[in-house]
Amino acid sequence: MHRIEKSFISEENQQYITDLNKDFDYLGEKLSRSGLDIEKLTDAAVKFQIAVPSWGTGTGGTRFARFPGVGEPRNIFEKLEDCAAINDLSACTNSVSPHFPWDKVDDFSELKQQSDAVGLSWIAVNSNTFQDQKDQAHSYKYGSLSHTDAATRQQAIEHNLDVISYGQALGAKSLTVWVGDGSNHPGQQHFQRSFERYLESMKKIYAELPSDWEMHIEHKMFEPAFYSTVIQDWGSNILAAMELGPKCKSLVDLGHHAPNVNIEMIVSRLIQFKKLGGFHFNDSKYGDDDLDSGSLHPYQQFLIFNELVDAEARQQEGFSPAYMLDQSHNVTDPIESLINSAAEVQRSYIKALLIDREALYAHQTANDAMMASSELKKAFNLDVSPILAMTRYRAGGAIEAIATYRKSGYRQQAAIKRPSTGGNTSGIV
Ligand code: PSV
Ligand code: MN
Ligand code: MN
Repeated sequence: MHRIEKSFISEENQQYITDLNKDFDYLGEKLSRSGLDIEKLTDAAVKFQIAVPSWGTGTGGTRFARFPGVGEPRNIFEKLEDCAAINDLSACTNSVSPHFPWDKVDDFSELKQQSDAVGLSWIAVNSNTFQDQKDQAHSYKYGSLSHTDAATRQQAIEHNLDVISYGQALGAKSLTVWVGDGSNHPGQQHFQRSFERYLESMKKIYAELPSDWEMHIEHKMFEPAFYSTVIQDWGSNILAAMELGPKCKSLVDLGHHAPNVNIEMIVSRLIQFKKLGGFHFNDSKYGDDDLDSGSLHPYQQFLIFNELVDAEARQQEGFSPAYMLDQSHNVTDPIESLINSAAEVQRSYIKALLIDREALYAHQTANDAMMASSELKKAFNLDVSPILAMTRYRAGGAIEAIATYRKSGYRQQAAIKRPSTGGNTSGIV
């Protein structure tokens, strides 16, 4: 397999370690003045892991064009190589989430062997009923699990069941269902009837879920449907999850809400009702932009982690969300963006751990808005970069992950090994 040698990473680390030790010690001293132990924070960061979407390793595109990069992965084995490179450098992305049938697999045991060999596991398998595949009997043009035609719904149900079996072969433990079902014209669809059909189909999938699995429903405000979408918002999402049962939870993709929506509060509500299944982390300015995590709204991401760390600290029952990136990179090298994004999500987590929860709760009880907000800002404004870099170093990753990646020549070698097969629009070459 095409890999970045561990020895290369550790040699590169040598030039940075002296300065990092100084920065880390300085930060440790500063944190200790607030009663925080930098070693405990670093241990927490070492444990923090976020999954990479297999489809994120290819250059994305828009409906106008796709501009492929060089050395793009052409199949799931090459995507796995790139995921290994991301994890080798970032040391916080030890699992991959596959998407079917984008990820074509003839031999699952071979794929599992390869992933074991590079220290990656499989998490959350994704089904795809938002696109027609070659030789498919029934079209999803007018929907899938909620389609008016029973045979089309059945085809979508069977695909989800197939995806569960692929996941079992890989050792995954959850199925994420996102459907694009919806309408473009007022009157086109009967809202209640289409939701009823969706629920009926989902119940059939839920009934076949292995006992130790969860099913995660992902809502999205619009696109591909531009007037109404069956699972449009977290309200429809949690209603469906409640209707289906305890193994069904809601998944929050940060880019799937109306502008200015208070996502952290949605997260709190889902936690409260034991329905937070997981996340797709990305950032956005307009819609489902799928930009790098923290590139536009790092404070929002931090506020989401404030809720997550709060639930963790209170040992909230039923709280074990799955963390994952879901992004599409058009102008950057996807490997660099995914490394960068994973670190930015990890950064939000560590910053949220700095919050003095007792003090915050006291300010909330006293209705002291200024001090409560300052308590959050104090944590957010502290630069925890030395903790992130030390975490990578101690876990065998790269102190300067992107610089080390560039110096390794990984992409240039990939370009030789993986000649281009030409562009398409799905991000999958
Ligand atoms: C839909 O926009 C979505 O966020 C879902 O998670 C899909 O599985 C993924 O993007 C496809 O790129
Ligand atoms: Mn998503
Ligand atoms: Mn999306």
